[in-house]
Amino acid sequence: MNLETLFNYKRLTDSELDFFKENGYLVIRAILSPNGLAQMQSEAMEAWAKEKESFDPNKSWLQNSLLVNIHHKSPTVKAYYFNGPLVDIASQLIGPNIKGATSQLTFKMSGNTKPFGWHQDNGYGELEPYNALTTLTALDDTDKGNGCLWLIPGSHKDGQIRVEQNEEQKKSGSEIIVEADESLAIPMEMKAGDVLIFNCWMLHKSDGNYSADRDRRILFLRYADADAIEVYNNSKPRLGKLVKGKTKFPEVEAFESDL
Ligand SMILES: O=C(O)CCC(=O)C(=O)O
Repeated sequence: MNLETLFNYKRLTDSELDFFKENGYLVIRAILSPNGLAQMQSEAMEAWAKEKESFDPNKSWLQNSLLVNIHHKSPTVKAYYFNGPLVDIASQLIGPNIKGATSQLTFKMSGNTKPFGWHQDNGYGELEPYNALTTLTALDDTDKGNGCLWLIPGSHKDGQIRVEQNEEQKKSGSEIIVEADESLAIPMEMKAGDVLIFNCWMLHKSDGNYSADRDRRILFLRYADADAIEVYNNSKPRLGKLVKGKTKFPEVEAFESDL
């Protein structure tokens, strides 16, 4: 696989780094080449079609909209996750030692009208240090009409927001919705092949996809410091492939994630 023909490698400029620090997010246009986009769409759709059914309003977000560990099912996603341009970008934003923390498709097909309320990604599965990154690579053009992401620039500066959940809510994996000032929110409209990157404390949400025929498919990849631990899990290290640098945890060093 010739990765240079699939992905556009780049280094963040000083002004992009400053923008990220201040606003907590960044959009990079056309990180996938047309060829990389087509290949990823095709492999991701094949995996999706094997496991998923059409939208059912009585089912959960996980059932309707997520396909986890997509890098186990798509060689192009695996190459992008572990050896693509996001690895060096993550290292510019986090530091020299990086591991993959999560990979999934978040597909909101046309007619999937379930919204996802305001939250921080570090509200689900809190990682420490607090510099983990979410990257959302658009596999379709996305705008307000088909359920694009919304975020509140600068909201990462408020830090970790703790939401009380009772045992039953925790067990059922119910949504962790936080309060947000909607008037500060901006829509993240993207073209297929663009990537949105944000800090783990960024407040974001999305509305349902009410379009007649425009699917909204996104590849969700999270990166963390190679020594990041799971606060909610007795501070055990998050297991994920070491993609750059080193780690103090032998279990992370040894962790392999094969197709
Ligand atoms: O894909 C979406 O619409 C929302 C996804 C999201 O915010 C998340 O998974 O954290």
